[in-house]
Amino acid sequence: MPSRTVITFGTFDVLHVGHIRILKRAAALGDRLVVGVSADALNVAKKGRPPVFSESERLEIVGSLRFVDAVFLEESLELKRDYVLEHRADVLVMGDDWSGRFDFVSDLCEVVYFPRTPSVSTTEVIEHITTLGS
Ligand code: C2G
Repeated sequence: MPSRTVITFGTFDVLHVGHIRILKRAAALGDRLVVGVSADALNVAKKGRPPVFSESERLEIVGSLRFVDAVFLEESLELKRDYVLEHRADVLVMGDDWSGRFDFVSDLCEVVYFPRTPSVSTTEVIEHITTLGS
């Protein structure tokens, strides 16, 4: 049987259990999990602030997980089709906060949205830590 490659994307800043769960679920859909980690510049453009951890740190952290086979830098939200082709992905996985947003690659690969893990986000972790310091 040919191996099945799964691709997913994200910032994965201040890694938390919501990130771990979606990466594990994504990995379980195939034989190989490739993760596009969003560039610092993309975050500044998208969210108006840089991530807490730099892109090289986030690449190293996500790439160290045992269920992640390869990581690369996601430099643009518009390049999904190129990334899917480049990494020969059979399945693209995202959390359902992105529901429907990646359907435009469904002629190239299967597109799956998993429910987000409730009650945890990088923003909430940062806010929590901030209140501890005040
Ligand atoms: N996620 C989740 N549950 C949470 C938080 C995040 O399942 N409680 C999922 C998101 O749905 C996403 C992945 O974890 O699939 C990464 O989330 P973020 O780091 O917030 O990534 P984001 O900034 O949404 O970047 O091209 C897409 C972007 O790079 C996605």
